[in-house]
Amino acid sequence: MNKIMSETLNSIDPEIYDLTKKELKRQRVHIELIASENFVPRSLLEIQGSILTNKYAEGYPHKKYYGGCEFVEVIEEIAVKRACELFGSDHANVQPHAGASANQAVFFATVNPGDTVLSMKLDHGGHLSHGHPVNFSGRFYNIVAYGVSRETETIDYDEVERLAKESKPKLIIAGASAYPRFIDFARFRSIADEVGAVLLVDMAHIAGLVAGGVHPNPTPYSDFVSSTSHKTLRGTRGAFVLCKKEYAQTLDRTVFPGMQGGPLVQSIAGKAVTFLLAGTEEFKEYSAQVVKNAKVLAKCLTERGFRLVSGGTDNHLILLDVRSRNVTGKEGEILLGEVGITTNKNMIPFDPAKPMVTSGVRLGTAAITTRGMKEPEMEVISDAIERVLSNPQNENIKKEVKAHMAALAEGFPLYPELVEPWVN
Ligand code: DSN
Repeated sequence: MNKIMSETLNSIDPEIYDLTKKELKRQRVHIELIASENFVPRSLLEIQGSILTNKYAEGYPHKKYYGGCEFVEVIEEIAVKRACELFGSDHANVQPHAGASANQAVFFATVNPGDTVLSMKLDHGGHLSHGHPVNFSGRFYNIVAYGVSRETETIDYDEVERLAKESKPKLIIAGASAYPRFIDFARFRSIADEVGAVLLVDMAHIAGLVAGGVHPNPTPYSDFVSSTSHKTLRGTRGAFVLCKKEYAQTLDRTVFPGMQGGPLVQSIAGKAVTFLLAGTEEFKEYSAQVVKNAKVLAKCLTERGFRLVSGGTDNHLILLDVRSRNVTGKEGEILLGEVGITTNKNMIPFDPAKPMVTSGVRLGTAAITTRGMKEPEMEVISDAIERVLSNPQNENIKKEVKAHMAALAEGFPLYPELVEPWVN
């Protein structure tokens, strides 16, 4: 074999190697509060970096378009079976590469261009792929959007029902990327039934909480459930779709050959292991702690004078209105980033600021819970957030908080056994 096949990344491409090493260091010393991020277990780093990346496996188990699929098709069957068992679904497709393509698959399986779809507004907590005008979903379909009530900042189900009766959507989407409260899946089911619509629940954010039994499971109420595998579910990066039996064939045909070619076999294997891990007692404890941590962080921030969208949280996510500190969401993200707390700016409902500015910062507790942090650390983190956002110009405070956050992170080592940014 020639040299290229056996040389290390470090000697082949020092530039990319160096940046990946820096990213490992960043992950180790920062307090990760991005609500959609997490840290995968070592076993998932192993599978993701495995030789499975070499294999083409277009098609489905026992109907593959390539030879040599005798092992990878069993991996896919196991992933499908585990997904169905974990969430109580009739069928699963584990091939979608990402959450947006999982949603796209459900659109293609259920509606035609021009059909009406009822979904949640992005700036009230929805997702780009649920119908935003710049996304395929908003460009090709007639989107009718619901939001949250101005008073409670929670979904106004009567409004959803009114809009559904008025617009007669073929597809209704529930699920969000910045909504801190439980969603009433039973109510969505009854609204969908009333108007004869198909119901898709996008559970990407909450999938780990659902698997861990600390969040209502949308599967019994939905025709389709889409999800990513890497948020609270703590798996390798990717996505999957669950559906009722009657949609199984259509969904599979839509994903392949409708939208995708070769699936990422290493990612499918990663999902199989992810589903296995998510069924363990240890995962149940983790998911319960994610919610406990979010509730404590919410309480501590409220006590420090912050306004939280909807007044609190039922899940892993908090939407912080930062206007009380006279900073924008954009400034908040930058200020917190400067002290080693990673977050993202986010629109709050009825936000007067532009999407690239915003009045909110979105926080999530999945990643810090994976590192082992508990209630006392939430108090410490809320203090840090308060000090930095209340003193945006004070460089001494920033320096102090940065050192404090790095020390906190060090107390909860991330991948301590890894020398390189992968398993070796
Ligand atoms: N998955 C989204 C998030 O919540 O961060 C981005 O698409």
